[in-house]
Amino acid sequence: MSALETIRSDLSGTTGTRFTVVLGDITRLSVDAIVNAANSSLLGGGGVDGAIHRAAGPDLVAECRMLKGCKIGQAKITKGYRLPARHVIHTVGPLWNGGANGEDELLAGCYSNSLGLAREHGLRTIAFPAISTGIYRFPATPAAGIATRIAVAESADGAFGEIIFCCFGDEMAGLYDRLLPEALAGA
Ligand code: AR6
Repeated sequence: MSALETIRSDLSGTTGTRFTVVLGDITRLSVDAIVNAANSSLLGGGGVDGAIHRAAGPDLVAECRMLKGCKIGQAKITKGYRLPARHVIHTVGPLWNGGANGEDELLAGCYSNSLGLAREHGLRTIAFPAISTGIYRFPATPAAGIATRIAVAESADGAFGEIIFCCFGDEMAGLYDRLLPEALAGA
């Protein structure tokens, strides 16, 4: 991690998983996998997706093309290419449409399926952006609540060494700083 990425919270779960809130750019993190907030084509876009593809280089989209897309709430894995992260787990968040269209369950699926894939591949350090909270307009507070609760629940088997919530702004980092201890207390 460079000086540009600041660690905000650093807490441990009951099974020894470290949970950290980091303020900065996810493309700079040296972890086993970063998670991409992609769209169902998996062929790139704006926001964090655009940043990840730019930093990884053109081999990433070439591998993504072979995956034939991804459904909302599901996840697929590729190599990290020029990124410091070894892998990218691509997941597709729901577009916020009022909240009564299964958005919570679909977002929860993004976190549980991404971590399920990481577990299957033996990946122990995973960094997430705040999926769906940008272009897809999912409200930040419930989104961060889902992210932290699912990550804590999925780490109960001790499969993960560290789960990072990488926040792009101070406000989002503050939200995770507040919600992460609550999720750990509820575990
Ligand atoms: N590092 C960490 N977080 C980031 C970065 C970064 N480099 N850049 C943005 N964020 P968004 P979505 C934060 O819009 O809402 C794409 O076009 C950002 O501040 O990237 O899931 C896809 O192709 C926000 O908190 O993703 C889809 O079409 C969070 O990442 C669509 O956007 C997610 O914002 C997906 O929309």
